[in-house]
Amino acid sequence: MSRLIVVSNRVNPPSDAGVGTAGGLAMALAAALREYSGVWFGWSGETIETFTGQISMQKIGGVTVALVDLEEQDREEYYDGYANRTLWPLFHSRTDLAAYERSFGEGYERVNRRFAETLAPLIGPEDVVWIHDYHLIPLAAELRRLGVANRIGFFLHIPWPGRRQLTTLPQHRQLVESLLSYDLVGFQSRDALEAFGDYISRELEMIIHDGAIIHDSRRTRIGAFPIGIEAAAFAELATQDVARETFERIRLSQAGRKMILGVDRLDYSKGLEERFLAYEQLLADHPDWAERVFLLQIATPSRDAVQAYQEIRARLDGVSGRINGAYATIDWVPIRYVNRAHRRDELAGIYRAAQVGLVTPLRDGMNLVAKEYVAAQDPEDPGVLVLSRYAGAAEQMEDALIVNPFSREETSEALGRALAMPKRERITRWRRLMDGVLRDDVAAWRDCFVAALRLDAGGDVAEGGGNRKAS
Ligand code: ADQ
Repeated sequence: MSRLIVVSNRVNPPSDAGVGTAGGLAMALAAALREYSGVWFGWSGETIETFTGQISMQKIGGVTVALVDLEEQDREEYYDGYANRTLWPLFHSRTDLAAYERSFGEGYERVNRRFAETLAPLIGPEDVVWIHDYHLIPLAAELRRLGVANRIGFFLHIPWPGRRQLTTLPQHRQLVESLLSYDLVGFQSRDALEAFGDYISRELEMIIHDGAIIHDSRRTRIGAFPIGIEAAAFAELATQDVARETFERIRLSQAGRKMILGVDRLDYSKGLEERFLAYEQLLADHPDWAERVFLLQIATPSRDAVQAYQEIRARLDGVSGRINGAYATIDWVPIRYVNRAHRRDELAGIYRAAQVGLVTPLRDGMNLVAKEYVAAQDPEDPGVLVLSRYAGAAEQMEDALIVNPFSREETSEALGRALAMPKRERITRWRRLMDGVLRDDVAAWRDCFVAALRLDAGGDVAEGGGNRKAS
C-alpha cells in the first residue's frame, strides 16, 4: 500500500488531549497522515551522547511518529547553527545576520545524512515522501545516494532569497543542486517561485519548461502552493466557550478603546520594532487617538539560544518601554506587550476582540496569523487586516490594507484608516478575504501538493497542482 511519509525537523502532532497549542501546520500534517496513512519522521528535540539512529515509534493523536535523537554537536551546528544562524537570516534577506561557519555546513550535511540513513529502511516501494523546510534541503539527495527511487517532494515554508543574496552563501550551488533530486519542489508564493527560477536560469543556466526543470537525472517540477489554515474549524473555535470568555475579558478591559493586535513568534523577520514605531507615529500625528486605542502585541520568545534573538528581545523591551513612558497616562497604557504563548481557543477569542489585525513582517513565507485573524472575525462586525506586502499572504489577501512595513508613515496612515473604517467597507473587505481563506485552506494545500507529487514524472500537473497560481 502507498503510504505518505512526512519528514520535518521537529515532529509535533496535536495530542489526544483535544484543543492544544500545536500550530496550524502540525494540525494539517497530522490530518494528512490520518487520511493517507503513514508516518511522520523527525528529530525528537532530545540529544544523546552518541548518535545511534535508534527510532522511537509512537502513536500521538492517531498519527504514527518516528523520532530520532541527535547529538549535542548536531544541535549546535545543524539546528542552532546552519538552520537558525545561516539559512533563516539569509532566506529572510538578513545577510548581515547570517553566519557562514564551515562547521555549521558540516553539521548540516551530517544530520541530513543521518536522517537519510535512519529513514531509508522505513520506506516501502510504493511510499511517497514529503520533506518540509530549509533544515532538510539535501535530504532527497542523501536518500537517492542510498538507492531510494520513490517519489520525493519538498515544500519550503519560508521565502526564497534573491539571487544576489543567495550567492553570498559559500555552498549555494551545492545547496540548490541538491533540490534537483526531488520530483516536486513547492514554494509559498509566486514571488518565491520567480526568485528560485531566476537562480536556476542565471546561476545554473538550466531551462525551466512547462513548470519543470529539465536536467540529467530527472524532471523536477516546481510550483507555488500557498499554505492555508484549518479555516472552518478555526472560525468555529472563535465562537466556542473559551474563545467567548477570552473575548469578554478583553472587551471588559478595553473600556471602549479600540484594540490593535499583533501576534508573532518573537523573530527579527516579523518587523516588531518597525511596528511599534509606526504605532508611535500614529500617536504622535493624531493626539486625538490617545487613550482611545491601544496595541496588544503578543510575542512568544523563540530560539533563545541564538544571540540575534536575545538582542531583538532586548530592543523590543526597550522600545515598548520608551513609548509607554512617553505616552502613558494614569489609566492608559498604549502598548500591552505580552511574551507568553496562548492556547489556540484563547487566541481565537483575542483575534475576534481586535478591531485591527496588524501583521507587518519584513519578510515572511506566508504568515498564518493573517489568515487566523480573518477566520476568527464576527461576520456582523469584522475587524480590519493591515498586512505587509512582504508576507506571502499578501499575494492572496488583496482586500487587506497592504502596507510597506519599512515605512513608518505608510503603516501609521493605514492604521488610522483601519481604525476609522466604516462598517460597510469592513464587511465587504472581510467577506472577500474570508472566502479566500476558506477556499484555500490547509486541506486544499495538502491535497494539491500530494496529488501533484503522486503524478508520474511525465504527466502534467493537474489544475490546482504544481503550477497552481496563488489566487
Ligand atoms: P512562523 O514563522 O512561525 O511560520 P506564522 O505563519 O505566522 O509564522 O505561524 C505562527 C503560528 O504560531 C500561528 O499558527 C500562530 O497562531 C501561532 N502563534 C504565534 N504566536 C503565538 C502565541 N503567542 N500563542 C500561541 N500561538 C501562537 C513559518 C513561516 C511562515 C509560514 C508558516 C507555515 O515563517 O511564513 O506561514 O511557517 O508555512
